[in-house]
Amino acid sequence: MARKFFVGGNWKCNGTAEEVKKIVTVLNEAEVPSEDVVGKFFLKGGAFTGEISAEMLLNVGIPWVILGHSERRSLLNESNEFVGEKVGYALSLGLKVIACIGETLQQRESGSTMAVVAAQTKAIAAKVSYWDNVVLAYEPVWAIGTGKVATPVQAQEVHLELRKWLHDNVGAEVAATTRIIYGGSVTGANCKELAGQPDVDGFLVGGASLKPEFIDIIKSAT
Ligand code: G2H
Repeated sequence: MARKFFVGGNWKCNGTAEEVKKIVTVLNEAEVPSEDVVGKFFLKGGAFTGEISAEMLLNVGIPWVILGHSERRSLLNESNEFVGEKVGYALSLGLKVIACIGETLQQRESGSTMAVVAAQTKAIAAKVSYWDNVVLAYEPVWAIGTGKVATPVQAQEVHLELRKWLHDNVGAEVAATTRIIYGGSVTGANCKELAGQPDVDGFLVGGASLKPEFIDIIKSAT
């Protein structure tokens, strides 16, 4: 079964009412197929000031959640195991998950990229029994919000290795059907070449998802 191209917009903590109105108008006019908003959450609800629970997302009809983003891993010290817990919990409630993994520049330069993303994926995979509701997002930390996008060759290399990891550790069917998307400084200008890589099944887009060029990215499937 062919993997359906997947593009997620990650607005992070950005957007005034005016800006959101503008981009939503652009998206509506382009008539691109869409499936609701993506949220983030802490875990089960409780006394966690400022956080959003998985139950709250479900309650307002948000089907997709981004988990394991490097900003939360670094700013809030979310460990591989904690990210895995959240993935499992979200799936158990029926949420669909974009699970993020990725290495820092230091890890890349020391040659440990695959070891790092494999360990992150292992902690996630340990909590997944049904992969249809999971999209894996490879986001090298050095490319996030820096304008320093991974080259198509760099992205393809890691995506292929991740698919092999899924094949060897989860199964052939899951490896063949799970979408592995790329995130990190994706723009209207660089998306086409990245999308042409055989194991790049879409994008998670930050800064550019707040601009009209997001439409070009959504339409970049080859
Ligand atoms: C990486 C990405 C969105 P940006 O975090 O997930 O952000 O496209 O701004 O690098």
